[in-house]
Amino acid sequence: MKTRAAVAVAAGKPLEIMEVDLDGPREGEVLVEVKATGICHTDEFTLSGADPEGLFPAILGHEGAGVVVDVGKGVTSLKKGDHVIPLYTPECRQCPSCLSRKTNLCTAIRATQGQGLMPDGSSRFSIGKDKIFHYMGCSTFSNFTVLPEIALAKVNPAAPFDKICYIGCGVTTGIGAVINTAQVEEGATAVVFGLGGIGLNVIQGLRLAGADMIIGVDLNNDKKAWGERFGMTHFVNPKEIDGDIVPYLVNLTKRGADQIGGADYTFDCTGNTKVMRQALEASHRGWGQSIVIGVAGAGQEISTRPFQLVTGRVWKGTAFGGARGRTDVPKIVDWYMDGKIEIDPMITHTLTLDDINKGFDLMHAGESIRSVVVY
Ligand code: NAD
Ligand code: AHE
Ligand code: ZN
Repeated sequence: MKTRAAVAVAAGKPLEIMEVDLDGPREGEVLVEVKATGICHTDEFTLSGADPEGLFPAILGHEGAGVVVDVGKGVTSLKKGDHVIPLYTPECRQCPSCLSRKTNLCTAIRATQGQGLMPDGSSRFSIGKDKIFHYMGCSTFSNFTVLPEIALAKVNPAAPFDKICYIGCGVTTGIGAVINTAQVEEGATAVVFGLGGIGLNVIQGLRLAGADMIIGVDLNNDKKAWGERFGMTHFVNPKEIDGDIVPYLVNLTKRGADQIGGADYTFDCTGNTKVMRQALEASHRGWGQSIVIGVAGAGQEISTRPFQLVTGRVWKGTAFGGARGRTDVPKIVDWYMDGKIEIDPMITHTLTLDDINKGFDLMHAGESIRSVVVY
């Protein structure tokens, strides 16, 4: 069949809207009509050329929602008409990682996914004889796409596609980082670095977990009102304080008799390795946990004095907020439908596929929280 898609033809070039060929679903695969897709900073990261796994030409996009149109042989858990959210972190429930119960990082198809291919080692997308790569196993910047059955969460059919697509990455990553990865407790203190599409969801997760002090850090003063909207109690712009941000935050979080300071939990939502260090060092001596969410480019490394870890701070990372997609994503959709979490205000821009490059421009200008393309 033919489908319209935004194709990443080369690193650093705008996406090109064109008609591409899409082969039908093979064994264990599902054809999905994508109804809406968010634009995440990670799409920008890969398009920029900074992603060591970046392949071109590819169809990017990993934050979608849509409807099952057809299923391949052997598919049992989904049928035509089901509403689904694609999962860049699948959940096979059979691989050693899934069975370990220690991680959400299913390994069933990770190798081929990283090569831009379906699990059988081929691509369903092409233009004539030329192959186009899949992206993160999702390729939601195409109106129709094919995914493995294990990479689709079946969700409430009453939920609006143009909002729940955000659960396909940003919402789940931010809230999951708080609930699954950090396991923040009531009354905790927290610092969130970077108040974009992920950081605001971390803030929303911290409010849900009952954190007392929620400090947001961003270079953009417009983010103060955004953070407050979702539960932030203090805002810091590193450019507007005297001296280093770490002692500033340690001082701000001083509580109790010992007056040591440092937050119980800190979160990097910037992808900047210097910020990751600041986040670790602004966590509390003895028990502070710093969660790395941001994705950094090829060749970049994090560093700190080992003393920071010797004295009890813990550096942790999280992908997709530690969520097991087929199990957890339908629950998060229900939380949204029940009013337990907010999504609508964070979707600041709705675009057509033809205008998808504007979504990247808005992100670069710091003017959007989430842009969503509606097909
Ligand atoms: P975004 O562009 O919407 O937001 C980034 C925010 O960080 C902006 O508000 C920006 O002003 C702020 N910022 C930039 N540099 C800063 C600095 N030095 N100090 C303080 N604030 C700074 O991006 P997003 O969609 O929220 O994504 C954030 C990061 O999370 C990206 O690196 C993205 O690739 C990554 N991400 C990771 C996962 C995961 O599973 N680990 C999932 C989604 C996104
Ligand atoms: N390809 C990059 C890694 C990018 C990365 O870490 N991706 C996150 C999701 S970001 C979503 O917006 C992730 O899921 N990581 C786990 C995994 O298996 O990729 C690189 O550096 O190579
Ligand atoms: Zn993402």
